[in-house]
Amino acid sequence: GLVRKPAAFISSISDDRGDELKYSGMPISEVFEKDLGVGGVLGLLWFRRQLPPYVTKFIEMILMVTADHGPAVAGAHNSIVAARAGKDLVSSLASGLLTIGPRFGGALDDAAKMFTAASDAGEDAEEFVKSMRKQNKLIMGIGHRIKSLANPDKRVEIIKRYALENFSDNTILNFALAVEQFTTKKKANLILNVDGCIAVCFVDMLRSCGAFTKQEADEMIENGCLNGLFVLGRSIGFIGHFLDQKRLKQGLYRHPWDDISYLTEYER
Ligand code: Q5B
Repeated sequence: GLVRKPAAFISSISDDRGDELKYSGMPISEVFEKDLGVGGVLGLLWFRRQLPPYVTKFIEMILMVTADHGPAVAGAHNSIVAARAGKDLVSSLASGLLTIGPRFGGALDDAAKMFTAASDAGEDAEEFVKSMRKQNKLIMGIGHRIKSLANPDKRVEIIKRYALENFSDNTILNFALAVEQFTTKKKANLILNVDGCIAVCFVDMLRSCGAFTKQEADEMIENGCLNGLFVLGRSIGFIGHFLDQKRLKQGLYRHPWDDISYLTEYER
């Protein structure tokens, strides 16, 4: 009889074998007929389902607010330096992406986990802040270098307002906002930042939109989809910075000596 060779790997999100490319079983022509947009495509390829329009709009809003935050942030700086060293687009993009981590842009997954675990456990916001301080741990999604109570982050306002107006449940966002009340008492820049706000609103959305079970929602957070949103959004900006430097014909960057503290004396 016919002997089947075992498959070398399994894939469940897209299929290019037939007449038409399919995303999670949906032909690409239908993706356009239904006008699913980038948010809808992300829903099919990341979450393997068609998401309601208010959710795909939210995903697109996240990509829009994370697209760039100026040339001074760690990742854009790296992309610019790489572009000016003559590197190609992919290398300059990768150089920027490699700075995304717990301090810059990569705090979403851990923010979602920390706030969700504490809220699910019924912890009081003040107790949560005290217990994190006692453990000498930073609260992911809290704090910003330049944004503060006196200089609020418009991106956070936009995401927060959309979540409050469109999601049927805001439990984790409300818990994070209660935490912010205590952290900002210590320092005015210890606000719920853009990473943290997107993270907690996304958990509320996953749990309340009806498209996922709680277990599926938890698994998606565990798998790192939230940092993926920042990486995807900010790639738009990093590529923009690469193209900008090329357009402006900027030469090799060298950091000025007078902006470096040289601690080169050895102890005698
Ligand atoms: N303290 C963001 O730090 C930053 C605390 C805290 C409790 C906290 C810091 C932090 C968690 C990670 C996070 C995402 C490094 C940030 C982003 C995207 C971006 C970026 C852009 C864009 C800022 C001073 C005092 C110390 C600390 C205490 C600080 N953070 N306590 N929980 N989370 N946050 N990252 O200002 O007693 O004096 O020793 O790691 O969420 O990346 O635009 O730039 O779009 O590109 O340098 O928006 O908050 O403050 O580290 O000197 O701390 O505050 O323990 O206390 P700073 P530090 P003490 S959004």
